[in-house]
Amino acid sequence: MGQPPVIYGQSSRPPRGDYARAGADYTCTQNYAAYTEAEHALYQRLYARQEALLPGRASQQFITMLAQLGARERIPRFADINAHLQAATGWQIVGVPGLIPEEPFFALLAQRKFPVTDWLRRPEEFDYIVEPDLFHDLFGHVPLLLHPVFADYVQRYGEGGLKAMRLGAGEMLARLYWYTIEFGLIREDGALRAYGAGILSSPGELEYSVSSPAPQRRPLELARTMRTRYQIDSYQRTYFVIDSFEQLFTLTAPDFTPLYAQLRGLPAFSADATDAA
Ligand code: HBI
Ligand code: FE
Repeated sequence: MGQPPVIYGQSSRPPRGDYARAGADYTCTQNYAAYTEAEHALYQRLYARQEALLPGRASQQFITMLAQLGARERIPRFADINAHLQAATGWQIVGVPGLIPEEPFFALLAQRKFPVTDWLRRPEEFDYIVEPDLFHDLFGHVPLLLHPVFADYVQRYGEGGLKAMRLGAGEMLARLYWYTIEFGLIREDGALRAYGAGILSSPGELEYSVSSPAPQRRPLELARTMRTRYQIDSYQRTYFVIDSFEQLFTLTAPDFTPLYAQLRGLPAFSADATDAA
């Protein structure tokens, strides 16, 4: 199996990006001139392959918004994406050298700034990469930030994350992120579709997540989701399903403090636990 992703300062492996370029908030400026023609070509191939796999597997809302981004031929300038994004939902993307610690990550989301890794994978990583790279972040995460309700959910998630850190509930909130923003499924017109970035940017997991009989698919339910461990380097064993992005937003309206207190002493579920409770 692959190796766990490198989270800056939290892993034995050296961080993959050049964090010396990052500021105090871990953001860095996209050095657009540094991208080679080979990198633009690799990005275009990644995009074309993934785009062809979307129909019938990805959320139709995602497919519509991806097309609106218009970033399919070459690596886009973050400033160009931001002109569109800012006008649509007030979000912007900011460059980061890779995974950043949770606190600055949550702080950026709370300011409607989505961190996008500014380096692209190597050609030999065309089929699989452990860390999130520019393609994962841009193709997987950015299109749905054009969706007003989803965009509000992500900002509220960031605000909740900062509070969760203070309450020692960071791991529970990380699971919510994992099973919604990274690996969430949604039912659209009665059909199962992917909206999580980790699925949308993966050639194999797109089909697996909505068609394979192997994984469990459970309705998203805060207590269960926050107690379910996740796997970082293989297809998920459990997916959580929502009926709409409005449902996701409403679910996260209440203050989670009492929920954290209720869950704190309870054991976590393994990623493939089939317990009914
Ligand atoms: N950093 N750049 C980046 N992108 C992420 O998606 C990310 C991160 N740091 C932490 C993190 N995600 C997860 O642990 C969240 O649950 C906080
Ligand atoms: Fe991601």
